[in-house]
Parts: sequence; C-alpha cells; structure tokens
Amino acid sequence: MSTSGSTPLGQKAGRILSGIQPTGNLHLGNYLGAIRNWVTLQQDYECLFCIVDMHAITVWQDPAELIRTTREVAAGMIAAGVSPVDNALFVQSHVPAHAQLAWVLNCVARIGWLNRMTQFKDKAGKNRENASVGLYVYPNLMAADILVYKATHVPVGEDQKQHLELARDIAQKFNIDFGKVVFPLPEPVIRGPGMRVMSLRDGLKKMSKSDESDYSRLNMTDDRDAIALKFQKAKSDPLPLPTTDAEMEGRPEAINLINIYAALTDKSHAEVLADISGLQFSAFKAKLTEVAVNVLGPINAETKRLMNDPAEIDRVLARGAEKANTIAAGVLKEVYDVVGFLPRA
Ligand code: AQP
Repeated sequence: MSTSGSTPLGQKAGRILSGIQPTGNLHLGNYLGAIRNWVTLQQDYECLFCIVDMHAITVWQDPAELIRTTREVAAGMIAAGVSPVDNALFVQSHVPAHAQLAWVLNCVARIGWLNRMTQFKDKAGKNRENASVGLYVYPNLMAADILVYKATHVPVGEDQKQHLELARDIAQKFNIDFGKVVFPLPEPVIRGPGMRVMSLRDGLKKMSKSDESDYSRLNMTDDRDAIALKFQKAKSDPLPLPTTDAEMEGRPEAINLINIYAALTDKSHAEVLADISGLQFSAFKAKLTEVAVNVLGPINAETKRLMNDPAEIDRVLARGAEKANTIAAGVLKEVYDVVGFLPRA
C-alpha cells in the first residue's frame, strides 16, 4: 500500500472510474482483462474502484453469499496490487448518490437507447419478459457510476464499449437539456493488451464468474492442485500445438490457452509459439500450470490472509466510501440544483 512511484494527485492524467461485480469469485479473466490494468493505471490517474453490488442484484444473488463475495472481491483486488490508500476502493451501495443520480438519468435516457443495448439482449436471453427491470436500466446506473464522479476516463473492454457510449450520450443530453455543461464526456482508456479470456470448457464463451461449471474458470483463490486439474481438463483439440499464427485459425481453445500463457508471461505470440514448439498439449498445460501458479499463488495467499480479518476489510471499504462520497455528494448537489429540485431548508 505504498504511495511511492505514483504521480501526485494534482498532476494526474484524469479521473478514472471502474467497477467489478461481486457476483462470484474473481477469476483469471477479471485479473488479466481488468485488475492488472488498474494496477498500472493507478500510477497516472486518480482512480475510484467500485465493487458494484447494486449491479450484481440485477440477477438473483444469495444475500449471505453476496456479503462474502463483496469482501472477497475487495481482498482480491488489494492482493493483486490495487491500492486502497492511493485510490478510493469502495462498495457501490455505500455511496447513495449512485442510485440518486441513476434516477435522474433514468429520466434523461430514452427507451430507444436502452432497447439497443446488446448486453441486455444477451443476458435476458429468450426470457426477456421475465428479466428484472434493474437489468434493463443497468446501463443508466453504470452511467451514474461514472458521471457522479465526473470521471474523465473509463477503462473498457470490448463488451462495455456500448455502455460507455450510452453514458456519453446521456451526459451530452443532460448538458444540452439543462443548458449547462455539468458532465465531462468520459473517454475510453485502453492500457495493456486488453485481452478477453475465454472459458476453459468452451473457447467461444468468455470466462465468467456465473458460469455453472467451476472447471470453466481459474479462480484467483484456486490453489496449485486446482489450477493443475483445471488446465488438465481444459478443452483442447486433437491436432498438435500450433507453431504459427496461421495454424491457430479456427482453434479457439488452443488460441485461448496460448493467449493466457502469453499474458501471464508478458510474451508475444511469436515468443510463446517458439517456447512451446514440439510440445504435446499435456506438456504445454503443465507449463501453463507453472506460470499461472507463479502469478496467482502470491495473490491467492494474500487474499486468504486479508479474508482472515473481515473487520479490517470493512474498515478499508468504509474509508474508500468516505472519499468517494465526498466527491459524489458535491456532484449530486450540483445536479439537483440544475434540475430544479427545491433545496432542503
Ligand atoms: N473473461 C474475461 N476476459 C477479460 N476481461 C474480463 N472481465 C470479466 N470477464 C473477463 C472484465 O472484468 C471486469 C469486471 O467484470 P464484471 O465483474 O463487472 O462483469 P462481467 O464482465 O460480467 O464479469 P463476469 O465474470 O462475466 O461476471 P458475471 O458472470 O456475473 O456476468 C470488467 O472490466 C470486465 O470486462
């Protein structure tokens, strides 16, 4: 939790908001696709990292489990290098202004805009009529998460680009409707490889906390045996390992394992293909296990250590919420004034 190496606040490149759902155990996809980049971004940006429990309940969550995973996500982020001292690390429901601004934004966003959101269509599936209203307006809450801090930058993966576009549209409409530039238009920020980690059971599906099969993902709390077993069982194909990019075509499972190896070792595809040339899948999977254990082992140990003291995690999150609330309450007040809500006497 040292502050050394980071840029002093006044000279930061901007303000970042990013979030993660406590819908289950953190997994390798969350780490390589998001958290690892946050650790880099925190050096140059003022960062607010939010554990978005209000987003999580847009689909059913067991209440006791939600409390456990909220703490565990916080512990995992800290163990992976996110500083709760330099940044605000907090729980979304601890800062009421998210929900309060979301209501105002519900009245700014248009139904037609939400109807175009592909993630709602994917998540609601065929049973659309039975999806929660919260799932439908999720993008408006996400816009509120960002705009309540006047964040200038948002790290986004491919799947969140459309939601960030919507947040920009809502910000712009609000500024125009009320004739005042209240919100800056948040920009996407992409650092690092920005990779998408796929399921270990299906190379065409993303690795996900809510996948029914635990064998589909590497949890950040998995020990060496679990990691080895999951890679052993990971789907591959009957062909020899590819030796060129061309040979990877049409082989999603092989590509996924090679991408994971490249990301964990910070190597290029060409370097990885040279490293694994001539190996059987089984030998490659043993190598993968070693590199994954090297990266995840220390994070796993630190997460467990932090989880032994839940009261300390709660204190850290309370301090984060205090920092976040100081900014959010000011922005909400400005919004309420602009909208014409009578100030409380
Ligand atoms: N498989 C992935 N590869 C790369 N990045 C990923 N992220 C998630 N899965 C992968 C990134 O992690 C950040 C936090 O994600 P999230 O928890 O807010 O939501 P999600 O993307 O919906 O993650 P999950 O695991 O798939 O959760 P569930 O199963 O609950 O929907 C985001 O930056 C995300 O891009």
